[in-house]
Amino acid sequence: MGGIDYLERIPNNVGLAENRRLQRALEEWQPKFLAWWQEMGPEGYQARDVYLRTAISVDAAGWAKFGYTRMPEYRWGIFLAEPEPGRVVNFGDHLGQPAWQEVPGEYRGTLRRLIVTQGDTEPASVEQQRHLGRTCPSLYDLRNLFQVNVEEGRHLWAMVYLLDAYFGRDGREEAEALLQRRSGDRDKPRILGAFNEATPDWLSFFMFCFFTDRDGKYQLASLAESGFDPLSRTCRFMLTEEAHHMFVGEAGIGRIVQKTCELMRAHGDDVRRYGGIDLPTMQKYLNFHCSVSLDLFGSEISTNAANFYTLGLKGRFEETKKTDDHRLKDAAYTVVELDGDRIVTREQPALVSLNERLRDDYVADCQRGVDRWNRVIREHGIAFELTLPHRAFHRAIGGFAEARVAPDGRVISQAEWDARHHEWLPTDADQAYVQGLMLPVVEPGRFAGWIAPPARGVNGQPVEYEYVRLA
Ligand code: BYC
Ligand code: FE
Ligand code: FE
Repeated sequence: MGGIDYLERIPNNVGLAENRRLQRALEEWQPKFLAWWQEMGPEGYQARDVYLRTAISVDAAGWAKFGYTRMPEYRWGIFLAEPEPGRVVNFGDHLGQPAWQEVPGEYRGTLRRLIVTQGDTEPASVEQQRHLGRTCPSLYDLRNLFQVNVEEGRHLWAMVYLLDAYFGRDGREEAEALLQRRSGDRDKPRILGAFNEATPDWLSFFMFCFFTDRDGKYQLASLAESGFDPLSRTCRFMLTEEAHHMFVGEAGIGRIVQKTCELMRAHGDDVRRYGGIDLPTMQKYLNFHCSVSLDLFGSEISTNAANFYTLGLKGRFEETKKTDDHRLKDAAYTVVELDGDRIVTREQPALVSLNERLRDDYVADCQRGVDRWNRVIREHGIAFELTLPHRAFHRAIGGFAEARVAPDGRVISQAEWDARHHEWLPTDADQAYVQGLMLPVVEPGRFAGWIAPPARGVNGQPVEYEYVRLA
């Protein structure tokens, strides 16, 4: 990449121009990132102009600049939210002490592991979504996909910045490894389960943005509470972009629901005959994506989580808005647990229950989105309700991993699971049907037959705007 003005290419508010050591580390990493983007980033359209939002500063005027860009030329920048003067550690054993501007030596390994786990998800999602461009339902959706992809790329930059700036040689090695693992690879998989699943179609993509990016929101919000100030400020800025990803998911599913309801009103329940995605199939996809995303919160009872909190590294969602002692040594929390063939609630020490508490916040947020989809269904006079599966359904991590549980929360036998799981999770035939619908629509203003157009376009542009220029 000789000849490019490197400092100009990386908009930042971290004083990059004054930090030679960091510059050198990033200069070495950047060509490797671009090589990864070419190999594992969106397939096709790399030479096309895409109407993208780029952050060039963190203030209201600069964080959302819209214009045509080719993806490999996207200016992946490094931004931290503005510092809060006098910020302190807001929880755990160091409560009230000044927030750390450098990594406390004894927490180095733990903090690095948290940052690497966060960072690993970002390129993983780009890899998972790389074939979707081929089957886009519209140029509007294609542009949204690419917007999400370049921003996940930027989130990787955000974590690599922390590794390079604060973790020396180990950090540089981790930054390389982030480009070497591959989603779904048997030998070098991504770290967390959901990020090794395939995203083969747009129904899966929208569900992923709704459920899995929302895990991102809750994890980032917890890390934004960190006593390690650079991590906090990095995550606070990432959250502004994350909101768009969840919008893409919720609105995408909402538009499919809308289209399906219109087809049902016109033709009755058999919407597959008319090229729609029936509500029971949507429910199965919802069950899948919700359950794998619930796994991302870790075990219900976790000493890791207790340590992250006690050390001041990872807080609760909206930690500073809570009015308790922010130490939780004597507090309890109600946790849902498996007890033989029953699911019960039990009081547990609050510190080891922090994963479950965050999962509770997440489930409540998911439910609000599902309620909005159900309102669309009701407005069409259709008697069907989408529901979140019980949190014990189809889990691979934590206390329910060994159990077989129906979506309604009944603990069932292996025999009943074998007989009925096809009612609850997408079958091969469901997936073949959905994937069969995925034929590209690339004429400005036109939409595939299984999804309604959006209510409005991007950044005040009309829906029929040429969001991706094909020539
Ligand atoms: N898959 O005590 P436990 C996002 C491991 S999404 C595989 O239960 P802990 C995004 C765990 O690592 C946000 N392994 O859990 C979204 C541990 O391994 P070690 C991502 C899992 O540690 C869309 C062991 O099991 N950010 O940004 O309390 C698109 C026992 O762990 C899983 C973060 O996750 C799993 N699902 O909590 C793009 C934040 N779950 O250490 C981006 C950083 C657990 O014994 N990560 N394990 O080898 C964390 O805070 C924690 O690592 C976790 C796990 C919450 C993930
Ligand atoms: Fe992200
Ligand atoms: Fe995201």
